[in-house]
Amino acid sequence: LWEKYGASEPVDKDGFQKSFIRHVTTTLARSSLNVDNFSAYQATAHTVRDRLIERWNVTQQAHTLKDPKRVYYFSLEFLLGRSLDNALLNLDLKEQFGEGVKELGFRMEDVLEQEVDAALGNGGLGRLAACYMDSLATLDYPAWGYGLRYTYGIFQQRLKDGYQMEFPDYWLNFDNPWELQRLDIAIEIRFGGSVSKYTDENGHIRSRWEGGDAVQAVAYDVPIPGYGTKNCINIRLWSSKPKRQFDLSRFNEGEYEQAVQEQMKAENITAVLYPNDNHMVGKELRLKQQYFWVAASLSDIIRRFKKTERDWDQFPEKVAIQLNDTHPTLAIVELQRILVDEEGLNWDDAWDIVTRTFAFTNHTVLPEAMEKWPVPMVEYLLPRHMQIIFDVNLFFLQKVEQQYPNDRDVLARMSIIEEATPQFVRMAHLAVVGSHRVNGVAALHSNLIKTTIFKDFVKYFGADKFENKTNGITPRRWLHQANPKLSELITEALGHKKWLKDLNLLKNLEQHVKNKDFRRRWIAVKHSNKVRLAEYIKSKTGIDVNPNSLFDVQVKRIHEYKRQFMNILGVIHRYHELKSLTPEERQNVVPRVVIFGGKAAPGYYIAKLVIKLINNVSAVVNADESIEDLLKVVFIPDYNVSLAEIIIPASDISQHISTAGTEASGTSNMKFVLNGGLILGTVDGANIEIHEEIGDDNIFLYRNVPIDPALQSVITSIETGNFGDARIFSPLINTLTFGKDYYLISDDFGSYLDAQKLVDEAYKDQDDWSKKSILCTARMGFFSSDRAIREYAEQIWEVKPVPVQPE
Ligand code: DL6
Repeated sequence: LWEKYGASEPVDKDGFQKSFIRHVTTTLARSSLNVDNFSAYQATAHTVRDRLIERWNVTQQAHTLKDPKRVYYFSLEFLLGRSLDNALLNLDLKEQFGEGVKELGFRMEDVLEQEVDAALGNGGLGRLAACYMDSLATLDYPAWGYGLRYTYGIFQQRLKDGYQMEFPDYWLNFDNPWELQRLDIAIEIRFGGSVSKYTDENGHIRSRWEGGDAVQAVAYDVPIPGYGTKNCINIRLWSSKPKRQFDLSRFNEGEYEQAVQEQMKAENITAVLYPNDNHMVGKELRLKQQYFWVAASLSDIIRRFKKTERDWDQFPEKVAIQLNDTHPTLAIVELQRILVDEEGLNWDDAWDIVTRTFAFTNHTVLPEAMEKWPVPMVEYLLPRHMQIIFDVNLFFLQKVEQQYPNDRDVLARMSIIEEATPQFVRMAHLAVVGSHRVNGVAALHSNLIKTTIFKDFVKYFGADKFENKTNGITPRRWLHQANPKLSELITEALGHKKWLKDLNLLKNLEQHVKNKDFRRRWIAVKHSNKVRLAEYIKSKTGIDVNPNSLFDVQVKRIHEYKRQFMNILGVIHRYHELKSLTPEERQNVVPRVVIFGGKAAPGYYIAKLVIKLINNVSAVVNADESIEDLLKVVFIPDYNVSLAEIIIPASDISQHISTAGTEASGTSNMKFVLNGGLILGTVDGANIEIHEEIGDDNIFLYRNVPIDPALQSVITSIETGNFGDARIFSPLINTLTFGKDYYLISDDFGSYLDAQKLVDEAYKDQDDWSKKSILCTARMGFFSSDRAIREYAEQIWEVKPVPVQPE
């Protein structure tokens, strides 16, 4: 019967239309007279979802039957963006379904536009997790992601008088076809309570965690389809719900509201994503989120493992868990607790299993981003876990002491507990001690962590435990989907689509550099992407920009270390220079559109002032008719994944100008270059490896030189009130003076301007620029997330592909 009636979902136009109409009438309960673009999106999405579910089932079944070692990627953030276009492309259904939609009276572009982004992340770390899921699925790895289903994603940004305003992102308002609610999977999670001791039947003293409040974790599954494979993996997101039963005694006493209220608080746990990027916020609710998430995920993994009836010592042979930054570090403690307290293993055997299971990725060296939790807070929420952390630390420091007798300083430096008032738990130390591997995310960053924050640990554990896994991006979303015209041109030139699964094949584009017609077509694609962005800018900001100008882009979270401030100071400098030119000199100027985008954390005052300054400069410059089209400044509000897909393909140059040593990797730098955009950057993060791959001629890197007098005149200009009320910007200007210029803007400004001059000169020779652009794309093979994921799989997780069904 399964075979006879089993789902066989449509793959052609007719099948699509049949399914579309069925979903309109049954799922949406609408008639043919009442289908707008949004309903058309829903019906299309549900049709694709049916196919995904089918693949999802087949994949999970195959994994259950084959029982391979699986990898679980624990990430508090998954910045997925939109799913429909991605699924259509990965399943190779876009053409057939596109025609089907058209015949039904809709345009696929309009249908795709209806989808709201799934924005469950802040920036690089969350988007990296999404790229890695795409690669894990594409490469047939038996993998799952685990995260939280926030009711509110990253806030929506709007501008008022040039200031950032935040609005809630209630992304689940209109149904989410990309998730499957698993009401059958509900796990009870406990907070608070107390620990008691007892003697077990073997005379061993053991601990028991009792009492406290419990909430439920309910699972929502998000299918992630691979490209060119039937494999469809899963991201399981947990949502917090009240326990099914509430305080009956209170209810019976007539205290209905109180009885319900406590339970309602449960829903707060997964209500909102913390909007901080590279910055720790020590809120109790955040700690609750972290424990809720890792406890539910581990319980789920253990349930799956137990079904196979294997011994515990085989757990690390079947389970690899990757900790995406320190956010999931409590999983180390939770697994130790389960093994010792609930499964009755002895401490050392349990700890051996724990350390062979976990591996840890560090994503930052910024001190303000390092997670540390006050001991009293952990003790209150998770009393048994705090005891375990103290014990882990004690046993660890005892061993350290054996290696370095009488060295108090080294013990203090390496301790998991920071001795302050109150004491703090250093999550990065716990993650290093509890994992078998630690990696950074670009070569420079991985070296930096070995010589700075983890220096003592490298000496103690040996260098082999610490490695580098340079980040990568998925070419499916970041070229094929975001830049369909370039993807088509590349496929035509190479004569195949295999490059989408083996990005190194782009190398063969190099031979087309000498073909004039190919260069012309390459530039034409870039131009049409710029026209598309110009239209978007006009519609959202009202600003007219000329697509024949050089498009200079900096889009990323607004942060002092990323130095958008330096960029806008450079813009002011350019403006002053333009104003001083004679009409003849102006003839020689390359017109520029400087484009900014990015959110500032709501409590990050200086970052929000940077946004205000950009908008004030934009208002002055764009209104100054005397400089015509030679300079335009645009801040595009509400930067997100979908917007990145429009902006990145349209850039000529993009800026990645963090203070050296502060940006762990950066991933948008890779996206821009893959789309034939050149980059202007500092010697930092993955810029260094991009430079190694694409060569000196195709990148504008600059290094520090002493302070520049041009900076002073720019500052004076702001202070004189040329860009609005000068008083509001004085806290920002102060960051450059009084010894507070932590991010070295004054040191780097001169060489930054020199690099900008080189950009202008290079852009004048359009034909040569097109060669650089093609070479950029051709040499980006290394930065595919497929390469990164293979490295993790082979060198850290030791998992192998499990093809569901050969194509
Ligand atoms: O590894 C992904 C991404 C890097 O590309 C960025 O350079 C880095 O800033 C970012 N790190 C974080 C750390 N935040 N926390 N917690 O987001 O990771």
